[in-house]
Amino acid sequence: VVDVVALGESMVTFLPSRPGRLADVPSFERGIGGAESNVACVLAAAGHTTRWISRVGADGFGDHLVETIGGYGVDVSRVRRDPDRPTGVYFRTAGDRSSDAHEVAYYRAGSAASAMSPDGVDLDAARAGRVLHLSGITAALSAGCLDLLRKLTAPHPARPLVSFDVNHRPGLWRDTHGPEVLLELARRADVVFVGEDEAEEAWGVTGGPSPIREALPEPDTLVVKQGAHGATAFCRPPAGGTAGGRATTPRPATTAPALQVDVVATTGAGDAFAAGFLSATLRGLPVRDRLRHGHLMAAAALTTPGDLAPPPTRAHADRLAALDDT
Ligand code: KDG
Repeated sequence: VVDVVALGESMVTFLPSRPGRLADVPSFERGIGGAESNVACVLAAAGHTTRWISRVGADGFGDHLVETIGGYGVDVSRVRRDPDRPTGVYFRTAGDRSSDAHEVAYYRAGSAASAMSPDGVDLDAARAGRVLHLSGITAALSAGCLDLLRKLTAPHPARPLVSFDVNHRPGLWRDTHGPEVLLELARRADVVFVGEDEAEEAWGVTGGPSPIREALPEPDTLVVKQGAHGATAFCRPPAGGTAGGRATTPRPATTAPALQVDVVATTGAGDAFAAGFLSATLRGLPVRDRLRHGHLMAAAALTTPGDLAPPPTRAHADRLAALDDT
């Protein structure tokens, strides 16, 4: 059994050679992006067995994605090649995604991955891991992609632990249903990652982690990311053998401060955080350590310009996570 299966679109990313408006940047360096494959790559680098499920075009960019992601040790044997649709690409400018200085230009409408649907994807292969990691980005790509997420988050005898990163990308939604769809999918997942800023932007929930938990009580584990401040996890203990018995009492929250680093680019940090949290979850570590491993992996991504950074080795991460906050 694979530890983690991640399903979603990946793209070739073009990183600017210098700061400035997209209109002014003269050249770009090629990288790879894709929230779910980023999670798979970080988990693979951290010693887990992972699989990435997706579609790419039968083109050079598709080759590059499959080779690069496979090069991280991720199983790419279930990635389908589409002879008719291209691999998606995107460009970005330097700067923080949350500020006006940051521009993202996607060229992914009609991409190979946007043609995913419950009929075209091997659902057994998607359910074959201990964890299935999905994100809200896929829901925005097409009606077929949304159907696929609904299918994979629905009850099923072989359903693994479903991890869902909300990843609200307003620029990708072609209608106004994004926030409600993201809430619907998050409610059906077992582990949910959401940023405080996303919860406000998508659902208008303000006031910190507790109001977000009140708005989203269903997932057994809810992780609220609070940027440079840290992250808070709400975890419901296992039901103790009572099938389907979901406690309604709110559980105490666990908060862990983020590491203080000189941020180069925030892109990919959320994915790395999710990978660190899931890695520690798979290893049965306590909640506080899951958050700490999330922060450690995020710190590596925050201090490099691309989506992906070499994460600390598992032994090194364990030593760092065990250090005191002081
Ligand atoms: O989390 C990083 C991703 O946002 C980036 O790799 C591109 O997947 C991407 C997207 O759809 O925005």
